[in-house]
Amino acid sequence: MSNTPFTSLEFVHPDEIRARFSRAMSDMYQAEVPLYGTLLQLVADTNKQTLNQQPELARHLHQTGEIERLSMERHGAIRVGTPAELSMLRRLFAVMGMLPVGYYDLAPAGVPVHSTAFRAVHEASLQACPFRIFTSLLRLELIEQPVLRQRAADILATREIFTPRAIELIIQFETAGGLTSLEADDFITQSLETFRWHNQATVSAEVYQQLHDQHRLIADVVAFKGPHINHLTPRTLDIDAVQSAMPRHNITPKAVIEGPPPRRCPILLRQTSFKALEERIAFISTDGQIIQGYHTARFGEIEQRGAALTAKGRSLYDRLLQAAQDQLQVPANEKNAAQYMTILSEQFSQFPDDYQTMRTEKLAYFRYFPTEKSVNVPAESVKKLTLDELIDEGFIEYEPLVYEDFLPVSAAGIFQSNLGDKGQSHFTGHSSQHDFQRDLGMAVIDELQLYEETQQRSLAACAAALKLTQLSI
Ligand code: OOG
Ligand code: NI
Repeated sequence: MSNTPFTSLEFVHPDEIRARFSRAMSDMYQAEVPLYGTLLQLVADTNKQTLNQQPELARHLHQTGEIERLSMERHGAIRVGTPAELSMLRRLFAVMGMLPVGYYDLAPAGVPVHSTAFRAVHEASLQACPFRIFTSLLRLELIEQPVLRQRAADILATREIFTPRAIELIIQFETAGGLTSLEADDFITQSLETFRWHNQATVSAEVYQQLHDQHRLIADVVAFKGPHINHLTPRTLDIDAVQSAMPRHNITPKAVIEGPPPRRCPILLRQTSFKALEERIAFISTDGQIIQGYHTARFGEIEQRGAALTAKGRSLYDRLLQAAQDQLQVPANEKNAAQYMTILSEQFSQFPDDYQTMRTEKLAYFRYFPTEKSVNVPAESVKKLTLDELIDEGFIEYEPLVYEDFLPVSAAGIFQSNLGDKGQSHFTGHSSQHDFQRDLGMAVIDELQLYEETQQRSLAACAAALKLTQLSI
């Protein structure tokens, strides 16, 4: 019945389902972790202040429409244990128009997972709701002890992280091609169950301890009923301001902000988090006794997003970041944080800090806009002009494309800050995008390709406005 054209008109757009889901998830997490609510307020206040103090920044954010999505939730993170869980999650997120973008291997940084980000892929959808979920799959093969590895696999094999109704609605979406508004609300209620916190472990305190001793992350994935959302991250316009204001609000931030240093023209992503909370957990012993214990997993994070870099810009970024880390010699921590930031800024003085140079050197992606001056201009008078000339003569303006993805080194730093010293181990397993994609059930989308397409579409829109057949970089 749902295949008739009439009912298909009643389907809710996946962007709308995602927006509703994102709000519901945020409400749930605020109720679960009140400190996250405090962080949200702090970020909102700081954003307001920054916009008042920097009218030029406000103008740019209006130009790109960024201002409208600024206060929406930006991202969350979950960790799953099996290929079956990962591939069902892929189908669940598809209902909300979220596709797997990018592959992140965190094993070299001592975290036994590999990951992708489920997110919207078209700029119009990102504008409607930029909500994304960083999703990690535990790599059980990296657990060295065969007995423990098998035990973890056995525990995971018995759990079901989706409600039967959620699965029904996913299948309904796949077969009918959409969900009605009522079904969408039901889907949101049902799928939230997967990400809810459970203060009862599914294993005994002893098994929890064994898993924990191997790696805290393994306990976090294996010992619970499902992949609880472990943080949500609002977007700030001034991460340094929020970082330094956190302690005044009784929030303890991690020692250093991950990613590039502060710049006039922000690039990629800067992130910081507050330490995970110690939460009471009930363990059930083999004789049915309830034993109280603790687990630390959930935290809050903030992010500041800048320009998406091209492959060339990205390799310059990676090189400078590595150089800063080599120069510091030890991992950045509370004691050397100031020194690290100085080194980082010095290294990044090699990365041009104005959009014009970043554009001409093809370090970043941009979005192009026809200006007022292009309205009704005769095609004849602009036909021979190159893109650069059209920009110079004021027919076209450009703004950097916002980076919508994640950074593996930063992600590892966020993981580590919540894993304590135990997290510093290294895993030698080979990077395995191939295995990840097999488990996921599809290839991950190349994020650079997406930025390229958005840039191209904006050029095509400029060409159309100027009645030119095409415009190229
Ligand atoms: C994910 C950590 C990575 C980010 O923003 O880079 C992350 C996790 O702890 O599960 O969220
Ligand atoms: Ni995060």
